Order: sequence, then C-alpha cells, then structure tokens
Amino acid sequence: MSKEYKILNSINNVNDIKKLSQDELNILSVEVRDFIIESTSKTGGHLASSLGVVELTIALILTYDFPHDKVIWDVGHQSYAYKVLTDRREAFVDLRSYGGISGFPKRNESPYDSFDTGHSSTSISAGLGMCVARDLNKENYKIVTVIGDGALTGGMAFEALNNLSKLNSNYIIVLNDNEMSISKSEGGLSKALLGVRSSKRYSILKNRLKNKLEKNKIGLFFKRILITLVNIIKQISGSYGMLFENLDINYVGPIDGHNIDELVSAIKKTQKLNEPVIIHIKTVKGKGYAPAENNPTKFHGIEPFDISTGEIINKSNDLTYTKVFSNKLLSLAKNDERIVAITAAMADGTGLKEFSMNFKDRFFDVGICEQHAVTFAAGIAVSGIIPIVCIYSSFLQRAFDQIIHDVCLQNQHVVFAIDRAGLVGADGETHQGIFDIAYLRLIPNLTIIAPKNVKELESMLEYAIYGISGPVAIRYPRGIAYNELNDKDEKIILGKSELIFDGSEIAIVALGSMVSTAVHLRDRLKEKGISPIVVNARFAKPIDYEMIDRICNSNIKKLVVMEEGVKNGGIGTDIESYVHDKRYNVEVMLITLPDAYVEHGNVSKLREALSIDSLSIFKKICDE
Ligand SMILES: Cc1ncc(C[n+]2csc(CCOP(=O)(O)OP(=O)(O)O)c2C)c(N)n1
Repeated sequence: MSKEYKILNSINNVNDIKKLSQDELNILSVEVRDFIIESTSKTGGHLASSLGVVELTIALILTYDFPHDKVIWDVGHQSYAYKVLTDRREAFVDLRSYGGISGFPKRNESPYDSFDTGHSSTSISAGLGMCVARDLNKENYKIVTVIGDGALTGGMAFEALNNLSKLNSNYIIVLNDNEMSISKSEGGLSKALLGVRSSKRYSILKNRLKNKLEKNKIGLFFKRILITLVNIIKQISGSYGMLFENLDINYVGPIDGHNIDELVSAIKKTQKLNEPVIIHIKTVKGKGYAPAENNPTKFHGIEPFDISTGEIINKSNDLTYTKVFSNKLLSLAKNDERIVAITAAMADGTGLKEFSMNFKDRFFDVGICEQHAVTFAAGIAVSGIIPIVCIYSSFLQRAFDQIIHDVCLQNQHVVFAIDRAGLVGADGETHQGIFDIAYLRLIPNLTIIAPKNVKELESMLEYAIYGISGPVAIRYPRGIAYNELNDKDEKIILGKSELIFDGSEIAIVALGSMVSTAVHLRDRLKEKGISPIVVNARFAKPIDYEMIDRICNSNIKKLVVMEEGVKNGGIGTDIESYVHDKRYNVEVMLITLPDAYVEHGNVSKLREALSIDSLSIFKKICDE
C-alpha cells in the first residue's frame, strides 16, 4: 500500500507482533487504524466497529497462538484489524468487491478465520461447540469469542450463556461494550451493563481461591462460605458482574479496551481458569477517527468517503425503496393510531428513524432479536393494533418458526416489511436476501407481494394494512427505487397480477425487482421483431393462475418467469409445474438465482455473473 507504515510494514507474520515493545505496539495500533481508515475510505465497509477493537485484536494476538488457537468474531464486521494483522493486508484493496476478500470472517478465505459469521449473536454458541469438540478430541488449543453489547441482546447469545456453566475448560468471551449497536443500544441489558460500567472493578479473586480450595475436602466447605461471602459483598457494593455470575459464569471487568497492557494482563490471568470467563471491556466505537467517533451510526457501514471531512463521495440523492417505504409509512401512521412499527436494531437501515421521532410510543426497537420481534408483533396484533415488522430478508430467516407458529397459524394481521430482498451486494453470502420467497411461500395463510416500482410499493403498503386482514409480507430490494411504469397502476386485488404490455410469441412474468429487467428485455426483443407480453406478477403467493391460463391459451410458445430468489420454492418452479400439470404446450424458462449461496460483490456484477441481467436473459432466449 502507498503509505509508509513503520511498524505495520515490518510485520510479515502474525508472530512478529509478539516481538514488539510496548511503544511499538502503541504505534502499531495507530498505524492499523490509519490503514483501515485509508482503505475503507476507498472500498467502503464496516469502519467504526473495526476501529473500536484494534487494541483488543493486538492483545488477542499477543496472548493467543493463531491459527492454532481460534477466535470467533460475532457478526464479524469488526474483524478488519484481525484480517490486516493476520494474512490479508494486501488484499484490502479488493475488500468486499467481486472476487476480493469478504468483509466478514470466512473459513475458506484464511486459516486464521475459524468460524463464518455475518448474522449476529452466534459466537458464544459456536465457541462453546468448538470447546466441546476440542475436549472430546483431547486437543489443547484455546478458544476465544468476541461479542458486542448489541449482539449480546440476541436470544441466541442468552441461550448459549445458559449453557456455558457445563463447560469445564477454558473459554474466554470478550464482551466488547461500546454502548452502541448500529444505533444506541436499547433495552434492559444495556441498562444493566451501564451499571457494570460504573461499578468498581471486580477481580477474579473468587475463582482463584475457588480453584485452590477445591483441591481438598475442608477446602470445599470453605469454598461455599467464601462464595457466599463474596456474593454478598458484591451485591452490597453493587457489582453488576452478578448479572453473569448468577448464571455461574466468571466475570472480569470492566477493563479499558484501548489499553493493551490491561487487556493482556486480564486475558493471561483468565486463560488459567478451567471454566468459561466473560471479560467485559469498554471501548469507543469509531475510536481514533473523529468523524466516526462523533457519528458511529453513519460509520457503522459506510460507502467510500473523503477522509478529511468524513463525507461520502458520490452521495446519491436518488430515491431508495427504503425511503419510499419510510415516507409512506409515516403518512399512513399520521392518520391511523393503530399503526405501530417494530425493528430489530435496524431503525436506520429499515427507514424507521423518522417514524421513531414522530411516534415515540408506537415505535419499538427490540434489539437484535428478530424472533422476539415477530412474536411480539403477533401479541400486539391480537388486540387489533397493526404491527409493521421491518426486518431485512436475510435476518428474517431467524424468525421462521415465529412466523409460522405465532403469526400465520393464528392468521394474525401482521405486516412484514422485508427490505434488502434479493441481491444486496458487498455484504455477501450471509446477507443476500435470496431465500425469503422460498421459505415464506411454504407458510399457509401468508400473502406475499413485491412491488415493481416506487408507486406500487406505496400502494402495496396501503393494501397490506387496509386490504388484507391476515399476515402479509412485502418484499422490496436494496437501493435505488425503479421510478418508471408509473402510468401502470391498476388497483391491487388479492392474487391478481398486472398486465403491463400485451404481445405475442413470448410472455414474461416477472416478480418485483425483475419487472424492470423484463421491460429492458422487452426492448431488446422488440429490436429483434418480437413483442413479448410483460406481466407484473405482484403476488408471490397466491399466484395468479388465471393469468397463466390466459397466457398459455393464447399464441404464446415460451413463458419466461423471472424472480430474484433461489429456484427451489420460487414462483417459477410452481408455475412450471402448473403448466406441466395442465399439459399446456408452452415451454417454461425459469430465470432465478441458483440454489446456492451468492458471494459478495457489486449487485450489477453479480446479476451478470448469475445471468439474471436483461442481456444474459436475451442471449439465453436467442440461443434456444
Ligand atoms: C441477525 C442479525 N440482525 C441484524 C444484523 C445487523 N447488524 C450488524 S452489526 C449490528 C450491531 C452490532 O452491535 P454490536 O454487537 O454492539 O457491535 P458494534 O458494531 O457496536 O461493535 C447489527 C444490528 C445482523 N448482522 N444480524
């Protein structure tokens, strides 16, 4: 890389870091920050979270032997310093771009990555499983997990904490507490941690004595008395480490997460315990870069930016689907007090910020808790209040059972606003919204709709709230909203598609984001003298079979069905088997995403690579 980094450039192997003096380590943390800021300013990425854990990363490298030992980064968005200092510094030029390194830990990217992450709150479970496997295999490497206070709000993290006390070997969980999720951390846990932050530091005295005393019988008796005494003292002195201690998990902290010395000393001491330990560290999100420290939410995930000002380069003022949804929901909520909005820690991403400011009592940020969000909504819906549950497609996967069991089985009027449906781009495999059509279509009672453009998203939201009495999901993609075809605006009727262009020979039925591709495809086909029918499917469920009958009973020879989702379980396979069962003499061509995980990269590059762009589809039609 262009800059002269005195210490960073001298690191050829992660173990070189262990040879550095204290002063050199401090310089290294400045240089690593500088490097991450510099490269993220060009590629975009998760900056603020990564800046917050630079000293922690160095301390972990000093106290563990990676890749023999294993670290699990929860969510994994904060792993940039780790990637830089292990084996991927040079690869940062292509961070998150097609063919380049991922912004999240990936086992197939490096031996230093021990577990793939991307979705929140998995790390304690994964680490615990790895500990158990290590012990069963009688191996001797160490395992450490890093989890943020935001990720700790997720139910899975609590399930894992509950399971931890059974482990009789060392497992350190570093709780990286910066008081932030993407926005400010919400809820009772955050308040409890606030108590811990202000409490006196609690040492591991209990454990050290406990371990010594356990060695003989009299000791065991005194151990019980001692633990009781320590607990009483802690409760009196207000040590909120009790939160974890009551779950029978050792607790150390809070520790200054920007002090390498303190971190190393805490890790070294706790590595000696044959039990799980939580080391609670306090960090500043965005540390070392003023614009990120001042606005960690903006710099949580950032587009390329100007380092001197922190301003996004090429900031687009184009209307996004998120913004369209946000505006429409706001205007509907102004006239209807029954409308409430729920987010799982994604108020900004899902466009609920303004709603939260306008309707404080009707806005609920439940933390990174998609499952709870959905059942919470089901509870709300029982009394006639109308919950709008705003969750990204890939994160809603978490709540599959809650949608089935708590919402749809009871036919509850819950509206799912599913943002980031389809390809999302740079965040890659864990974040692509490509499964929702398939997994939602399985569920009885659920209506699934997808808008073709700005205007239709508005009318679909209104329809979902007032036109349907049961559960309904609206899926719409990330990014700039399609703002054409506004003259095509038929009233929405349950299970009815919309004929956009009549034609002959070929019919195209497209769902949501694929309608614009269908229109481009039509333009290309028209140049070849073919004028296809174009249908906006509108409903992924129920499917408009009447329209399929109409198409198949006309002079159509080829029916192209297009959707931005996996093939299995999609509308395409459903329509294909319908056409087959009815013995129509029409060839069905399915344009879908493959039944596979889709890597990271620019969305239009991915479309081309996956052959769902209009040119690839055109070529496929012409080749047949
Ligand atoms: C299941 C799931 N829901 C939502 C997200 C989006 N998300 C990514 S990071 C993040 C906040 C994490 O906060 P924290 O763990 O405190 O880490 P910090 O960024 O503050 O370091 C959220 C909500 C996700 N990755 N996974």
